[in-house]
Amino acid sequence: MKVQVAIIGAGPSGLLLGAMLHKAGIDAVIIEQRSADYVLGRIRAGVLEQGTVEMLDHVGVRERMFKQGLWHDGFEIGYRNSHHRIDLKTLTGGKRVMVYGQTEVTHDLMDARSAAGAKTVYEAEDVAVHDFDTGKPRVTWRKDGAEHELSCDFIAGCDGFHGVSRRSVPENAIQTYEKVYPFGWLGVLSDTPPVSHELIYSNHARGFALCSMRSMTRSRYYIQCPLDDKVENWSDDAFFDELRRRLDPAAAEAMVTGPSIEKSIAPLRSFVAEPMRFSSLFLAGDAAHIVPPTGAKGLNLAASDVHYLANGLIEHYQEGSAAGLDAYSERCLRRVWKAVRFSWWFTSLMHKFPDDTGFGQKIQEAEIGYLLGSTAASTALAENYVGLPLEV
Ligand code: RFL
Ligand code: PHB
Repeated sequence: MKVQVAIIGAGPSGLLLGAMLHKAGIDAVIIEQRSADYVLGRIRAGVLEQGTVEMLDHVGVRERMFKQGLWHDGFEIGYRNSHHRIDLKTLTGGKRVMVYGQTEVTHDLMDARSAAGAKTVYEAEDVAVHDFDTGKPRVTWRKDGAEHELSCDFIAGCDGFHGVSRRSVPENAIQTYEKVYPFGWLGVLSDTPPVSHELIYSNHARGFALCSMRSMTRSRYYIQCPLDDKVENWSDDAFFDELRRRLDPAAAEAMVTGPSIEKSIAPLRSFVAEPMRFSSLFLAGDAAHIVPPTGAKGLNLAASDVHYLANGLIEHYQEGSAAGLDAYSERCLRRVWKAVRFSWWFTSLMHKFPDDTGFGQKIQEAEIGYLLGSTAASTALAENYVGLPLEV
């Protein structure tokens, strides 16, 4: 079998790239190791930048998103028994973000893909990428006991942090940068109305907490937890008691609790692999970089990588120009490092660091005071949160 582009992974990066290429008439197949239901069962991102919303609109998955997505003009920073609003819209000259879950984005893209008759292979075992340095790359996998091989012009490695694409690159051709944070996030999803109509990011002496949502009847809450903590250690009551302790009294009072429908722990890390292109193999999204979720940047960075990659491939096939593909890695990495910096900064500002001797906490207090008292500092936060512009 021969195809123009083989896409490894049917997460948001792979599906969005598939949709962009399909719209441009470029032939692509997605090869995913899990089942569609498994991919849909992962509860992850909740906040879309306007640029991500525009890309989803562009590929035609607008209907449910515009009906069910919630535009947010601001968010709250909880600090010292009170909360302070960051007015995204005013501070950025009209920009805002949309709360629409990654599950829904994935669902919409999967539905559009099957309606268009575009091919996705699910439950592919032992996926491997070959010969991407030769100009005749191949992908192989096994399914239902049979071996399969796909020849292609390009491979897009959209297979997440643990995927096979990045691991297939020779060690001496890739450089990685990593920071692992000494805590994780314990997340709970519940069918309860959110505590506030905007997100609350809370800095508290007991640790960070985040109140988010999926709709006006479904809440998503997170609390900072030790790295070695286990979901089994947390009953729903224990979770909500701890969450309330980390919020200001008014928010704690307003909290409506209910049984969790999902509970999970995610470790926090920053990670970047450079470059993001190896001859015919391109890495995109979490396969190339990870940010801690504090800045809500992971899915949005995946979308901006896909924007550059899809445009590069379209230029290649439609205009015979290699310029976009040649610029891909550098263009992505400039934006990636800015989001890595922002996510690291916001994580450092909002969490309790277990080894802190007191100095770090004093710096946080000074910085939060500065942030909330200075329009210049709040503007810097707001413009990063809504998303830095895409380079043309
Ligand atoms: P994904 O979603 O990991 O998808 C990769 C896909 O590749 C498949 N795969 C393979 N397929 C074939 N062969 C192999 N060998 C394979 N290995 C893996 C996997 O099964 C999977 O289907 O990567 P992608 O597409 O790059 O998307 C990235 C986003 O999922 C990620 O950045 C976000 O979820 C991060 N994130 C957030 N991002 C935001 O923009 N806003 C947020 O509010 C936000 N909140 C979050 C988050 C991530 C979180 N966790 C769990 C780390 C909140 C949390 C708690
Ligand atoms: C979420 O709703 O899951 C969410 C929102 C904002 C973040 C991280 C996660 O910064």
